[in-house]
Amino acid sequence: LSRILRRRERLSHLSSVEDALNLLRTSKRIIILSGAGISTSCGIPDFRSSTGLYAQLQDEGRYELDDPQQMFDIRYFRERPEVFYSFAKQIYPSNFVPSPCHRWIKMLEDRGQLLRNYTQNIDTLENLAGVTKVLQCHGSFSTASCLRCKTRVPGPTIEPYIMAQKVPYCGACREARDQEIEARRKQREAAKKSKGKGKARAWGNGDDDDDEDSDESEWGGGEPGIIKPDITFFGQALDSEFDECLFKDREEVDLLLIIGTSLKVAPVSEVLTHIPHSVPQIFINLTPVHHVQPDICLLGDADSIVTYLSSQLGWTIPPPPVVLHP
Ligand code: CNA
Repeated sequence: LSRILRRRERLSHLSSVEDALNLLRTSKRIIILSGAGISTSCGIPDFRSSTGLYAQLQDEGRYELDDPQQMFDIRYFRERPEVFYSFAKQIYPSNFVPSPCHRWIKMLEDRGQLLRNYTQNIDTLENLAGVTKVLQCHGSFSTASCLRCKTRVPGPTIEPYIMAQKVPYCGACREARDQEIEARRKQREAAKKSKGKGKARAWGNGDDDDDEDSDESEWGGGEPGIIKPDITFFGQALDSEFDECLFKDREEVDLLLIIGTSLKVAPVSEVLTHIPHSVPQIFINLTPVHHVQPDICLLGDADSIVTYLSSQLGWTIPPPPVVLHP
């Protein structure tokens, strides 16, 4: 507590836009912690705003969810993947163009001031804006994996399923199952042959079918594994890269900039507590958050705020990239 109070005392002079401008001017190793609020202007709803996905899921009522968060819950997904796939195309990153915020982050990287962008977003708009020092803490749609055999496939492999609102099943599992069934069938045949003559049976008399069924259940039964986009659902752990990067970056960071997040989802929301107390924090968001006390709070639309800050600093935000859609 005394460390926190000392920090408050040391940084208590910070509060104004002028302070934010000075920090931006002088900081060389900035961590940006971003959330869904930097993509709302691209047309992608966030989770928790009054017009966000949770409110929409609640209003629509057609998904029969007890709680809108269930849509992104791994246990629920395992039970009822068809619910997520009937909805996923609404959040699939297709024709979106990076916002001024994404481009502002790119500009900081180009200026050599960005240590890393920890984004909670899964829309990959940072990549589209050209940001390379980005960690997609909650993964993205750029790859997908089988929940059963863990085979990873490129995201576009499941795009047709997302668009057709169908559940994709794993081709590798299916192949492994078919190979195993075939191998067992061959084994059985070989065993029969070596056991005795006179016991040969005609194909299609039913016995072989029974054997095939038992093979399938030995393999594990049912369908091959469900493929899930590699976005982190509630109940799933974050990639170890998150801890590794944070462990390294906390030694170097000189400014923490938090943009467009309600800071409600752990462990990313806990980044603030892992950063040394001497590092100043600027929070840019449409709505205030009451469970953290950043040094400087700039409330309003993130695009407008970063555009204003840039104009005051004489910086130019790069134009949006040219995106060619087929
Ligand atoms: P959240 O909890 O929905 O919070 C978003 C915050 O952004 C809210 O506090 C809003 O007030 C604020 N906000 C909304 N619009 C603006 C704006 N124009 N300018 C400034 N602030 C704005 O979302 P979080 O990111 O905090 O929660 C983390 C979740 C959201 C992660 O697991 C993400 O995967 C998930 N998510 C991501 C996307 C995306 O990739 N674009 C979209 C929706 C949800």
